[in-house]
Amino acid sequence: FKVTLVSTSPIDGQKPGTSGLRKKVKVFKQPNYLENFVQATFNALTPEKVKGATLVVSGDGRYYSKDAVQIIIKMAAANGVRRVWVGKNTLMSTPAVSAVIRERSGADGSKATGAFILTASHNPGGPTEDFGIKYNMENGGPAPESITDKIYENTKTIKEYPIAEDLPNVDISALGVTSFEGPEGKFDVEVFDSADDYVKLMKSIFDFESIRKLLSSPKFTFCYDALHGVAGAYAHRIFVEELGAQESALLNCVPKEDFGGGHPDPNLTYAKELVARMGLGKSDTGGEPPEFGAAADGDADRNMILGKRFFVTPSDSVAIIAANAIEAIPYFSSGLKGVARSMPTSAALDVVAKSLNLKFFEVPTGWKFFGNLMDAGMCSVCGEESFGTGSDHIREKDGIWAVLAWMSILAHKNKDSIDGNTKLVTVEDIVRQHWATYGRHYYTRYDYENVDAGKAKELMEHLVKLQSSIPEVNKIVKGIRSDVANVSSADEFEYKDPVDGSISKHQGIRYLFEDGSRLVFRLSGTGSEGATIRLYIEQYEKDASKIGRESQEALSPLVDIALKLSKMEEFTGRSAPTVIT
Ligand code: VG1
Ligand code: CO
Repeated sequence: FKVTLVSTSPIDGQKPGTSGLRKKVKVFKQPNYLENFVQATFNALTPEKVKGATLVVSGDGRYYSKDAVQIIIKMAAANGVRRVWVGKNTLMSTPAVSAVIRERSGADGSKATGAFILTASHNPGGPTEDFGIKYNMENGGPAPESITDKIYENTKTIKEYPIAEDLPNVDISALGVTSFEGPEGKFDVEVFDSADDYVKLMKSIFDFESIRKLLSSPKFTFCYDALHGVAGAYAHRIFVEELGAQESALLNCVPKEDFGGGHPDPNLTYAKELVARMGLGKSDTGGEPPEFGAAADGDADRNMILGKRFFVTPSDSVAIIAANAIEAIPYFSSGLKGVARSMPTSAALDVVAKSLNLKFFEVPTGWKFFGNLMDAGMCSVCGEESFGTGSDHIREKDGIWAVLAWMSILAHKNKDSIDGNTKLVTVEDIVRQHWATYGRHYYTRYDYENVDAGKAKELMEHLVKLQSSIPEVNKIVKGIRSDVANVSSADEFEYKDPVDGSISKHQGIRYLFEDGSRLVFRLSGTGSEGATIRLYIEQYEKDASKIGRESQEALSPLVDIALKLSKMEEFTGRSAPTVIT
């Protein structure tokens, strides 16, 4: 192939958010839009690192991925990349990409040094919906802010990019290696099935035999909903072939470019079918719900964990996994190096860390901050309130890992009873037992999606301004409800990375109450249109007689305060959130 230099000019708005660049497909289809961002990334990585490199290019298979893969292959070739690894039909979950970077060796011993992940994660897909791209580094984790800032700067000055225009499209539906000859030598594209690498990794972490035994028991029933995301490409292999689950346990496990028209976000609002099957929806499907249910998002890094007629909040989930990991999961049997959560995630994990005497870290939202801690050997298990849970086996959150972690805990708690006549220890039993031991963190998140960006900014500025006088805040708070604790402090969360000393500012507005309750306000960094305001509300209850309440009811005084303090309706014109989780 030949290399052509194409002249281009900067395009506005290519700043990567919490997890890469996410925009409507029609924005990505504009001339040079994708090309500019890809070249800005190559330039940020520096030509020396790009030349001769092995890169992974794949994603959740959403609409436009097939075109994007071919463009990136041609640009990689022209930039002197030595080989590109592509998942069959562009499919590779975000955690599998991370695993492939860290674990896979090519036939000649080559290792990948990074990846373009093509996904907009939990955002809908299709011609009128979202596409996205992000770059992951050699450790398998998302590029740190120092790199994403550089990428953004490069998009503002880009003038040209090289591309191998005459390189024929590679058939990404067929496994195997295609080799080309360019001005600088050989260039290979290898198409493979990443499920092999991923399954191997999962088997090295969990005791598949004990999970298989759990799944074979008539007492234990299971349902997994991939919401037509890329998790479907792994679910059959792992749950059915390896672990012996019934075919009928899999819902929406065929990956689709538009996620079947749905919103591939595993929560109580969008995972409707699973929610109904688990006996949690308004329209119960009838019949006895399964004992355990789980769902994934588009790129399979998120998870929702459900018991029969029971929802596990993600903040509780990570705390429960941490509390049981050493006993229930072979990978952790020699102990946990530490645990971490994102700032808005509830303090349930903090209580476990304290009680088990574990190192603990609170980082800004987004997985990139966990990676440094893990690389430094300071963190084993971490999670976010946004249905993300994971460990240092890779550098991304991992939806299927979380399901296997819960299955391991269930298998462990039931190891003596699974064959006999004793009652199954259920998901709900495990959670209630956890609350009884550690106390309960009532938790909810209100999302106001696609509000006017200017108004959202004003609301945030209003909240920051209020923080200058705590007595004034307390006067307002007491005027709304007299039955809540005093606000003891308020700030904007700032994080200093304990490993590299880098500082991240403006990571969310916090109001902290004397009894441990918290209100947090943030603007989303993953949307593609307008602004999304996230409001996180949390209250800690140690009194065992008060841990069984409905969470929306328990939190209603704090919700009231949050809405009035922020003047939510006044700024946004919304009387109710778009989604409550
Ligand atoms: C959201 C979540 C955050 C998560 C991020 C990426 O970000 O709140 O916790 O890490 O999505 O997840 P934001 O900025 O919109 O609040 V995923 O599965 O979209 O890669
Ligand atoms: Co995701």
